[in-house]
Amino acid sequence: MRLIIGNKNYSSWSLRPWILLKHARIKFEEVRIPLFTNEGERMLDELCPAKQVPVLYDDRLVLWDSLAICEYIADKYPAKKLWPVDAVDRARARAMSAEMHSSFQALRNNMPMNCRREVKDFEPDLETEIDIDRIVQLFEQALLDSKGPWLFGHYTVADAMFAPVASRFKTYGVKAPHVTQRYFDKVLNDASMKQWYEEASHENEIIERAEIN
Ligand SMILES: N[C@@H](CCC(=O)N[C@@H](CS)C(=O)NCC(=O)O)C(=O)O
Repeated sequence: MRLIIGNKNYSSWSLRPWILLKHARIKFEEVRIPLFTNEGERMLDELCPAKQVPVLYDDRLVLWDSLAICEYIADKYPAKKLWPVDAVDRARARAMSAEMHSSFQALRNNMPMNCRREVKDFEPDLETEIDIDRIVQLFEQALLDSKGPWLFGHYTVADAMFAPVASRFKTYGVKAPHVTQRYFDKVLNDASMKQWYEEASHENEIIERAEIN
């Protein structure tokens, strides 16, 4: 299996399937594309059907979307239980993952993932506040129901889909209520996340549009 990803510092969509594979201890080869460079454009043309990352190659399958990749990994390795076992929890985890995939545009635009940065005195606008509040509401509900430590007890696709959110709250110094903050601390101190951060810290490309003030 080969996963094509973008810059670790910036590419939140790449982090999702990457961290799911790491958590599931599934071996894969990784190819990094430096986005918004000439070399990156050439690699996107060659490797990515939708000219975006992530893309998963597995035998004759070429899969070009982060959530579809996570779904495929969960299907291919049922013993890893990458969705909750309980049907009601599984439905909720799918709804949360789908909401992450399709919503939170203000948060994405105004709080782009940037693992290397700590932005001081960030003041979210109203739309971003609404996204932040909705995310906290989702986390508090899932964590109070499951009792943690992950959103649905054990690690699932939902945790992978929301991993970049923990990074964003940290970068922009957004405060979260206790239960959510404890979850973010777990996400950020997780060995796979630390590896991602470590590798991001060695990258030297700057993507201007992702550098807020
Ligand atoms: N819906 C896609 C979104 C992927 C996406 O937006 N990827 C960004 C990087 S995080 C990208 O490839 N940008 C490069 C470009 O648009 O040229 C997914 O979930 O996989």
